[in-house]
Amino acid sequence: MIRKIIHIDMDAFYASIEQRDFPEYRNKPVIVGGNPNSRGVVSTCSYEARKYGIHSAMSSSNAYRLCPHAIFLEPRFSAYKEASKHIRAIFYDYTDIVEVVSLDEAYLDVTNTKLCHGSATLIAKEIKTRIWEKLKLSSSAGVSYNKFIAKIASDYQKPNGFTLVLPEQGENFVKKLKIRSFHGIGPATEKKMNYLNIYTGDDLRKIKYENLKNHFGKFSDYLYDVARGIDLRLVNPSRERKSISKEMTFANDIYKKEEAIETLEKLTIQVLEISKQQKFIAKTITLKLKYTDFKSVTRSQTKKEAYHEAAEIINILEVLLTKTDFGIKKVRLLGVNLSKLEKLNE
Ligand code: TTP
Ligand code: MG
Repeated sequence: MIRKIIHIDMDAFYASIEQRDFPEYRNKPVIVGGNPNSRGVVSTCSYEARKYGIHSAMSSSNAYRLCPHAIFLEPRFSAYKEASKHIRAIFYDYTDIVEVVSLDEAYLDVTNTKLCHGSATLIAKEIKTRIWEKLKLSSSAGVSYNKFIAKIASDYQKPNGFTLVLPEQGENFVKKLKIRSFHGIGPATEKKMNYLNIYTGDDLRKIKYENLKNHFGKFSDYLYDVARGIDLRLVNPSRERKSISKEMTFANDIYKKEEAIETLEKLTIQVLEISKQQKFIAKTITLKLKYTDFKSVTRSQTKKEAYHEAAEIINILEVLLTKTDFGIKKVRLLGVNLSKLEKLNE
């Protein structure tokens, strides 16, 4: 089966957040990291600073020599973590199979996502737009059939990039790549490869497996595969899904039982659809209600065996509804939440 993998990486992440929060730094060379008078290094820099040859991990004093008028800033990790949290929440709207690599980078497996007509391209573009709208930060996305190519693709047209590599284009795409852009090939390996006259993906692909094995040991299996556009590594989810929920806010506050039940039926079908798609069954059902005065309440029921019938869930929600002030107070929102999830064995 052909997989659909998205790799998202934020552009000049720390520096972009500084430029967003302090408009006076926009369109200027900004360097986040150690003080130029210290022995510190550059964490990252804005694209304006990159024009001077400044890059991550370079000593700050060297960066200062390259661009004395650059703005040097101490990192503000809490701001970066906060942004990262919101970005992640957007990812989880599309799939549970999210591998968070760092604050600014993640892989998503959207093979089974039905949203955006199941198009990984549309999903990636929508994610980029939502990150921009929510956080005013730009990101780059790579879409492909494996992690190796998706990662390189996200870097291909940075900043604000989008690159799609279809399965039939994979081999050719890798052929043309410089060896140093391969994930996992650091400066030491690059040097060794250059010594063997390997500069591009195509060069690497021409080396016989036995030969690779002699020079690169264990690493050669990976190299042999990726040089052919093959990478079977799975996107390894960084967390388990804890709950599935859907809610509805009414245009006009409701008070009739029939209206509430009708809505709860719709919401139940929606949460069950997600749980079925992602092969979960739930042990806890929670009803959420928001009254006209914006006060929220929840009522839950947990069972030993897991729930899976819509009718059963709706019955429980009906009982839970009687344990609220529904009927006495008008309601502006209803929600259904499934939790204590268990993976269904196939
Ligand atoms: P990167 O994604 O490597 O870099 P970036 O987001 O700043 O720029 P771009 O992706 O557009 O090339 O790293 C993400 C953040 O991690 C970066 O903003 C700062 C931090 N970082 C360090 O602190 N030290 C480092 O050596 C690197 C590479 C990154
Ligand atoms: Mg980045």
